[in-house]
Amino acid sequence: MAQSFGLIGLAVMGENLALNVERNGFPIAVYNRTSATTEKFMAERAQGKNVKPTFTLEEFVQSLERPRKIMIMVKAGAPVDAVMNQLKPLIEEGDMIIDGGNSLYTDTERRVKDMESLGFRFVGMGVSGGEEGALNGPSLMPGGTEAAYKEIEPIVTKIAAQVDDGPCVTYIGPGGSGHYVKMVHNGIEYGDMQLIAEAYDLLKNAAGLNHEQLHEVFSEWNTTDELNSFLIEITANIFTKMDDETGLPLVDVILDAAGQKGTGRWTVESALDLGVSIPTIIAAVNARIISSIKEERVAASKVLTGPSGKYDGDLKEFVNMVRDALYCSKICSYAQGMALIGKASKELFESKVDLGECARIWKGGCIIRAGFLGKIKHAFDENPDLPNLLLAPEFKQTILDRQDSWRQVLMTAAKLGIPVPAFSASLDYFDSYRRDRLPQNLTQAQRDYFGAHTYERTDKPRGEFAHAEWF
Ligand code: NBP
Repeated sequence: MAQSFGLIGLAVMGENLALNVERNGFPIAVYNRTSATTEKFMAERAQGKNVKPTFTLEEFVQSLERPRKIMIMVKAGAPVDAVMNQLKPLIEEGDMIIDGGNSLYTDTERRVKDMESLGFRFVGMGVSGGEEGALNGPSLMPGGTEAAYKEIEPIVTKIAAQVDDGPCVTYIGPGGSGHYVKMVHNGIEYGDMQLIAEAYDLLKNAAGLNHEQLHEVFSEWNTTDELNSFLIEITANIFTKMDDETGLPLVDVILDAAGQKGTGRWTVESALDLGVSIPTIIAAVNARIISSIKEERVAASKVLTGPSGKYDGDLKEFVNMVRDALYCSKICSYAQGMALIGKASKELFESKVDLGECARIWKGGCIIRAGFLGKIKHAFDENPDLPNLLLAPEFKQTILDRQDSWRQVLMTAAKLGIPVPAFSASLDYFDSYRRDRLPQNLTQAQRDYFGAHTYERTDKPRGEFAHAEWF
């Protein structure tokens, strides 16, 4: 009997997704370029399961019921094209390929067009949640040929994480929109992680909390409506892990140099292309970049002095102020990410991307899962044309109520010489967004002065350009 789903690529993600599909009642065929990997999978984790191993792509394709649903879970980039080119002569009209890797959305755009022109169908599906999510329920962001999504809907709605308001999957929109939303999700993830790192730095180095106290504070924050989330939860747990070799908290012996892979940088590049301001996410990418020049920083630390010392006020009050600063900054970060998806939807994806649905499908399965996403969904459900999350009643009042704490925390950080690039970028975003007049009148005057670039006037309609004789 033919298998109902096929999966190519049995590395970490592919193996776990295959087991998830099978567990949910869909007989699956698998293929991996290196046969030994398939044999090992069959001998171990897939033993006794309704998984059909195949060792040539011909055998793989022939084992699937029509229209064929083939998921590719190989390294993003050239390997995806290589596998697709091998499949094209073997598959038939109406068959569909689903790319579940972290592909660049422009590659997905190209692949959708190419496959549709050949009579096939193509879905670019962002998958978030790592190894554990892939096995037990990821957040899935599929975009591309809509008719293909309808065919895979019964499967993806079962394998996705399940939350109070449904499975964490929805049809995102045409072309590369699924991978685009996954890319911005990763950018937001960068922002969340950096904001948490800055809160940790302040609590450890300004407030002087030890690892047990840090565990308590983050555990307590994880019980709050605002901050309850997977990333806060794992942060609390991290402080309890001791290093076997030194007996010290493991986090203290981990080198402070973080890498940044494609998706964070791609988010920044796309935001610059579309002209959307995402300073918190840029700060997060930048923070990883500067962290990576460890040896240079160590050398600089010997010659570039600055303030130091500890916070000398009430510690409990300070911890609460950091919590408020973290929450306000996080709201700004999500406001930026959602504004970016909103603009991309309009300019690239026929206005088809539903921002409330994006927030809903991130509520489970993925790294940024958090209670707070329910509020974002609600805000966009109430007003799908909301220009910015900061204007939503759910968030506006929170920021207005807590901005004093936020500003105090930033002043303390500056006074003690603790870098808080994402906290600062968020506050700058808030202050820039809420100001009716920014100093770019001067910028425009300079541009007109040195390059006759012209300017608009406050007392004339937008789009009417003037030029002054400055000399
Ligand atoms: P990897 O990204 O490490 O890719 C390894 C797989 O790609 C193996 O099955 C390998 O086959 C196959 N492959 C390569 Br490399 N080149 C190939 C080619 N030219 N032809 C055929 N197969 C080829 O696997 P992963 O970590 O499971 O991730 C898969 C995708 O999911 C990636 O795009 C990744 O970015 C994305 N993703 C990963 C995570 C995560 O937590 N790891 C989370 C979310 C998304 P071989 O065995 O023959 O070498």
